[in-house]
Amino acid sequence: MKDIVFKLIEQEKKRQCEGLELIPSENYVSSAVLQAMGSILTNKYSEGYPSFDGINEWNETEIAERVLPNYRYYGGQVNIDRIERLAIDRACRLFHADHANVQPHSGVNANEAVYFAWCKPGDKILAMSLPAGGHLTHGAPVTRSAKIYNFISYGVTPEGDIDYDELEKKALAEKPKIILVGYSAFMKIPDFKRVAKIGAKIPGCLLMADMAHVTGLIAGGVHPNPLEYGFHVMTSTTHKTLRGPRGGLILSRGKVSSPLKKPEHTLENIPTLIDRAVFPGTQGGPLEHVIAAKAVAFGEALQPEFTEYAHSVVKNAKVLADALLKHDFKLQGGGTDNHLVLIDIKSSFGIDGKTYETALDRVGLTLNANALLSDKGGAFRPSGVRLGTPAITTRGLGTKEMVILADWLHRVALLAKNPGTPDSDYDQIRSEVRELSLKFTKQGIIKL
Ligand code: DSN
Repeated sequence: MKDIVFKLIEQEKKRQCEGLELIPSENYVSSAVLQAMGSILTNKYSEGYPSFDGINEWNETEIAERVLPNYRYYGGQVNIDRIERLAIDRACRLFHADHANVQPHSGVNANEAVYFAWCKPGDKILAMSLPAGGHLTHGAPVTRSAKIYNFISYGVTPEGDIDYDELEKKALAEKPKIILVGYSAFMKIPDFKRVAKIGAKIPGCLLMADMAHVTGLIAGGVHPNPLEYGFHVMTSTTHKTLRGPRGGLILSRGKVSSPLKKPEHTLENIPTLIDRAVFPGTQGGPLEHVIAAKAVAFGEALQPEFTEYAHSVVKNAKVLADALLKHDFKLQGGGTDNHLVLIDIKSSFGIDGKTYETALDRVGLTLNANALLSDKGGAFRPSGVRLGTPAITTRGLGTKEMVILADWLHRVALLAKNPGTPDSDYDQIRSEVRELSLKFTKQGIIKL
């Protein structure tokens, strides 16, 4: 008898097909990515690393055919080494990095490994605060990182940009070991050059960018790459705009050498310090089925179609933001320069983010409630919602559909204002959403 889990997977597939995913950190992967992830590679243990000989030099056929020496603790690695090397090489090409560690299980693991590679307990890390749009791992007191390291935070200006003056003042006064630029709810393009100049004034300061949200935009050339503006390290997840499997990634600039020997603690050696911090520092066996899927996704992102995709993501987000403004939605930062839009739903329509999220769930539009700057509603009743265009752009929706979407978002906001709204009013919008969603199902990506 088939496990009941598969029935639930089918139900979830139906939900994904019949509605639209507006959560800016989600996407739909290709069938090739799914296939690699669901492969027999899950059977293999591969603690350690493949050889890094010929990094950025060998072509893919050479990598796929050579028997590579390795730094592993288990036998039977001939194919695994080649697959992981392909992932590493493709990631380096995609992001112009000297080195890539493709083993982090998640973005949190990637960030923690970098902190562990460069800092001692108690060292200072300067990062964007959570209420300003930073991520939990950037110093939120409830996290393990915040209990180990001493986080100092900078915020954003009323216009929604990084407060660079505050960042500079705090950096020069506190002399942190890491300056971190990264976020989960920020709609501007960071001035990496300006931050790199500040970092260069502090001896031994590592410049780190957590680009989890925008890596796909960087890969597609519509967002600057921090590694090209003096940053030493860039961390990411692989499943957001990058459209790969759920997982983490660390890219770095510097000298690549054997992870077996502990290198001197210098910025030049950061690639090796990171490798040692991932394994054995903070993780055990890598998930080689996920690493294979990362390799496939990086290969897809190297294709010209991915550049088109990244441009469409940003174009759709801008059109959506403009259409929302026309419906009197108030947007944090006034609009967007990337894939992400943050609505102040409380001051737009007098409802909180959770109420609006729940109302939108009823019509098949999925987004998440999100705290705004100085939000009084806390994490469970925040005043905002966050949405974005990566997943719907993968589905094939374009600017015409963004205008329709803004109209639905407006109609649902008006219904949600009135707790006595009959179900039938939501049903009408739900059937419109369903009808349009089913027009945008592509073989392999999402199909009932
Ligand atoms: N949870 C992710 C997001 O939704 O932005 C950040 O890791």
